[in-house]
Amino acid sequence: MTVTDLSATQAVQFEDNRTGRSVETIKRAFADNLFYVQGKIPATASQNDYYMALAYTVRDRLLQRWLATAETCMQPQVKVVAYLSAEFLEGPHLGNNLINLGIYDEVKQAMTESGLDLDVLLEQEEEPGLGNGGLGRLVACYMDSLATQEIPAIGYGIRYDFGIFEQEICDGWQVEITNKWLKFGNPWEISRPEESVLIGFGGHTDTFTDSEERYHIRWVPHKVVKGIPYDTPILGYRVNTANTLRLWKAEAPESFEFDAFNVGNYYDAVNQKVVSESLTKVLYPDDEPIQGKQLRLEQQYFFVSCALQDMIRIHLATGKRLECFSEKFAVQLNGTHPSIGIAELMRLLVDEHHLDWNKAWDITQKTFAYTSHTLLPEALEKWSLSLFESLLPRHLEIIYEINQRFLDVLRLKYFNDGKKLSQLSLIDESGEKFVRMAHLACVGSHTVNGVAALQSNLLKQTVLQDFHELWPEKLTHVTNGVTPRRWMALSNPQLTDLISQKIGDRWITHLQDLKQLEPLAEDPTFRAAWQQVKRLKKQALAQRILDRTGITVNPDSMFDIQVKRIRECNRQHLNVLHIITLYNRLKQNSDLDLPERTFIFAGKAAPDNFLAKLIIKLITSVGDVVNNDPDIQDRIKVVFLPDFNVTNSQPVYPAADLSEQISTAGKEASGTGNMKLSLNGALTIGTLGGANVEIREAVGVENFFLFGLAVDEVVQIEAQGYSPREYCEHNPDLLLAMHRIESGFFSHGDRNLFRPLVDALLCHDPYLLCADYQSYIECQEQVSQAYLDPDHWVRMSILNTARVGYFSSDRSIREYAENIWHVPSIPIEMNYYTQDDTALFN
Ligand code: 26Y
Repeated sequence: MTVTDLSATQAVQFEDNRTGRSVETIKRAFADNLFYVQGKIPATASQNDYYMALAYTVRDRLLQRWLATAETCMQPQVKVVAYLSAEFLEGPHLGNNLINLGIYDEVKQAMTESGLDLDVLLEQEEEPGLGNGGLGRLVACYMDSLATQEIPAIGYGIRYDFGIFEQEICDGWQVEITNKWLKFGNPWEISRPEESVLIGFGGHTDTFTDSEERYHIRWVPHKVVKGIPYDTPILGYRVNTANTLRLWKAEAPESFEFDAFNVGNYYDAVNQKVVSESLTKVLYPDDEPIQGKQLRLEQQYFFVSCALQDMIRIHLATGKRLECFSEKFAVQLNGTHPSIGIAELMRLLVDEHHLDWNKAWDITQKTFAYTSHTLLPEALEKWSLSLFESLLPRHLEIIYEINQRFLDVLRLKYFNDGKKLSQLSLIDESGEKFVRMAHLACVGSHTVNGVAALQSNLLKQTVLQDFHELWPEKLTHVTNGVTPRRWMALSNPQLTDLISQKIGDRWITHLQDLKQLEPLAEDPTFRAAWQQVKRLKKQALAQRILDRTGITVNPDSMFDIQVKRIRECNRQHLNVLHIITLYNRLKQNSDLDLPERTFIFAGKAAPDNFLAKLIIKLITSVGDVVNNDPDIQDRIKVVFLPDFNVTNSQPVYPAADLSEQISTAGKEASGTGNMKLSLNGALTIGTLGGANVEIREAVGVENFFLFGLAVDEVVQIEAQGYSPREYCEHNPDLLLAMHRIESGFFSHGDRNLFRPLVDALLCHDPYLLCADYQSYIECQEQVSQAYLDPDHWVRMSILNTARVGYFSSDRSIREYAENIWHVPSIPIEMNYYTQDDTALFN
């Protein structure tokens, strides 16, 4: 029987193994899953078996919501957001699902009563690290907020067999280890082979005339790959919405090798299977020159075509015509990676579904919106025409056609301004010819957005200047946000409780409510409690640091934290120059009145970015000297925490006193770590770049340590011709710090080891470390002074948390939904099915 609108008492009666939320039922269900799904009894079960059994127990509790949400998405009048992203950096699901379901405490108790420790089980989960950093993590926060805001959504991406590499530190160097996250199976996903689609590559195009004398173009691919969807539920916080993350895996289509493609023999056919599956084997690390990486373009096309075919299937299944496709789906392009989708939707509509070009173009433009996450011109993706032509010949024709029509319009506006036309063209013809993916995304989308206020303005003045001039209303901005569920409720339950005791718990979904904490900054009891939580989180991190690096750090020292990808533009080496300067000063004068500081770094370097890897070696080498110098007496400690990923980051943010956001102004698009740190009560030392600008305004300039050149000053210095050596020669502290590195002081006398870094700084210094050094050092002196007054510091810490409510991904998602997607929230109605429910089959 189907039970709707259950009252609480009835619900208990119906509580069954799959849905019940009481401790007793959870225990029973857990034991049941251990036996029947995992095939183990306690005598033979490992912690991982227990984790799997628990994960299935929790997944069972998502299914009612998940299927109800999927059913809602299939209704004709319901508009759905489709988020297309080559990366989803989800992080572990178990803890988050417990929080969002609201059964954390029950499950903890059930595990304790079963003789297990929930924390140990949580640690068993291999995180799906299917992203590099900011861009992939942002969309993971957005998936959480979409569900929490009850907005129907599907995330479409790639199910890589190997996610981002795992990092080990050996002899101070980064070593990459492959991440085989699926090795024990993935309890969160359900594969749907019945919804597979076929994807073509290569070949040529043909023309033909149909029975009604209409002319058509047909793509005859050389190779066909099958895409199989794997679905993971993404549950919102305390709501019924559980959206789907649909990731595609490539396989060979069984029947194709012999029939259509005539490969000839069995072993060739098997080989083709291996080749096909390699398509979704591995996530590319960013930072690497992607041009020429055919496999990457194949990956992009593969998942985007899978996604669009899937959307068209869903849309047609609702009984609607393709003409109103854009009323069914709002498609968001996360960066340029999925922008081939614009040409692919045109191909599907025109070639496969025989819509006329103009109609198809109208639909396409009404469907897509594009987010730009960068300011660096080198990050603008482009693909050589020859590669494009060999891999996607039909798409190249379509792009030419789009471009021709676009240039025709431009000619009306700019007449014969050839320069303007060539700057805007989808094809870069300045040397070897390329397709400009960002231009394709701009032309084919109704809205283009940047990810922070400053970056969006800079986009208008730099990389997208011509587009802005052409379509001033198209370019807009949505400041990034992070989810308070993972980045507070889950990773900082102690602060969550403290806050909720004072202002209730509505803030978890209405982060601006944190404003109510402001007056409490003046309450000494509250300040003491706040400090106590921070101390607790620092102690926990200190323990992890000891476990993972063997370094003992003092939880009463200032935790000065820089965690993000290791890259020259993020200037971890500026931070190191400060450490060396402090070290030099303490060596000269041990009476200096400075607070104890622990410098904590974490982050991965792209495997072939030599300088980034050398920065890691520099950090660890400086640490070796400083940490072990008896003169320093532990007053500064330097730690490199290996393998920064979502799991390992969760204990880091809550333990920070100081957040280092020190990229050169204008190089960081937004940053999101800056938001997580502030939210957890860290004070920021930062440049006027990315979202720092907005964070500083929000928390108050007096609660933010600002230093460094502003964007216009950076531009000016670059234009003037910059001489880092001059800065260095006029600054004795900087000179001494450089000399220490150069002289082999941190490298056992080896003067060559860090030479490439020193040379890069003295000769080019593209990120202006030397120009910003003095300002950074002086600002750090203010930080030290401020920390010596704990009462004042904790006030500022509380005010940071109280005032960063704006940076919730819930707010970002509401802005996207209202201003860009025009997709309303829909509360999900639930039909409860119970285990003995036979009505399902009637
Ligand atoms: C095309 C290829 C070279 C490429 C690969 C990866 C280009 C860009 C990327 C990744 C970009 C990225 O992660 N950007 C970050 O996005 C975050 C979310 O918007 C921002 O907070 C962060 O500042 C930005 O660096």
